Amino acid sequence: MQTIFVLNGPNLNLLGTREPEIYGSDTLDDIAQALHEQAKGLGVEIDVRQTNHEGVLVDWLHEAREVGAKAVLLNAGAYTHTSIALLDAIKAIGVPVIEVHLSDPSKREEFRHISYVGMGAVDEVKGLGPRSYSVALEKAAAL
Ligand code: CA2
Repeated sequence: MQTIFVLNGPNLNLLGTREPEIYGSDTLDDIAQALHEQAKGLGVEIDVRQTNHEGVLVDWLHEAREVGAKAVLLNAGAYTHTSIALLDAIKAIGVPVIEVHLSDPSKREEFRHISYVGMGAVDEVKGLGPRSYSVALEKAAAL
């Protein structure tokens, strides 16, 4: 069975604890559980991870290539807007990356309008709350 990595960046471990008006009240575990159910129906395996460290995200993107992952869903959190290292990794791995966001960064502060991740991603899903992940998983399974 093909594996889809679901990689989450800084502060997303705090989901469900603060700012529910922006990010909703589901925890990352809630989202992961729903995605595991959805993945079964789609006939794919998912590997859901979270880290607060940029280099770990780079390592996990490399790992996606090494294990022949079908695709990566990437919510890089604030690194989306700052990290050329993530852009370089996305371009290097040859695995399609779909950018995911709970909120719609383009409707928020100006510093969130640039997305380095988006410059390398094949697609993006944003602004749908936790449903952004499920829509992105459906797209990834169909790649
Ligand atoms: O909307 C998204 O998914 C973001 O990637 C979330 C990031 C933000 O920096 C991006 O611009 C958009 C922030 C994640 C912070 O998550 C928290 C969750 C609960 C409480 C505090 C932060």
